Amino acid sequence: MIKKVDHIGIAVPSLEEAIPFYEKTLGLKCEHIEEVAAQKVRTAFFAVGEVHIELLEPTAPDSPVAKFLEKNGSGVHHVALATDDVMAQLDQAKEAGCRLINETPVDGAGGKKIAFLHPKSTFGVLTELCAKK
Ligand code: CMX
Repeated sequence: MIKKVDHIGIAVPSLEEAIPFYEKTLGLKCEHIEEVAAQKVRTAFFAVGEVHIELLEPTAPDSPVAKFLEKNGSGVHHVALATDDVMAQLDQAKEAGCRLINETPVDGAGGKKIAFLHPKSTFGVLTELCAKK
């Protein structure tokens, strides 16, 4: 079952350039910075109530975030929904005819298991399902 919006992913060319906006202009605090090698990104997390903002900086030219930035520039990249069971959620989405990017969960930031649904099946919003391990 989906429980809440976990985080909103925002693509930026550089964490160092973007973090001051969230810290100085908005007064939020950067909780941690983490590289997710499997996704070819460096991430920075800010708590906003129960939801987090995740800034995403590409670490390689073939990172999905590098491709997104090339096409769109900075902006909202994905919405992540928290669930107890990513695999069960993927099975439900597949059964309903949704196109999956990940057939099984993979490792994401914060030690979470994550999987993505294709934006062509989700009315244009890249959708992440995530759960604590
Ligand atoms: N949101 C909405 N639409 C998106 C999108 C995004 N983030 N990224 C791509 N698209 C759209 C493209 O604009 C394109 O639309 P059109 O055909 O209308 O032009 C369509 O999806 C397909 O794009 P594509 O160029 O053929 O495919 P890409 O090679 O760019 O791959 C995607 C797109 C979503 C499959 C790929 O980025 C992916 O696998 N993403 C999942 C992994 C990921 O994003 N990791 C980074 C974050 C990790 C983390 O949070 O830890």
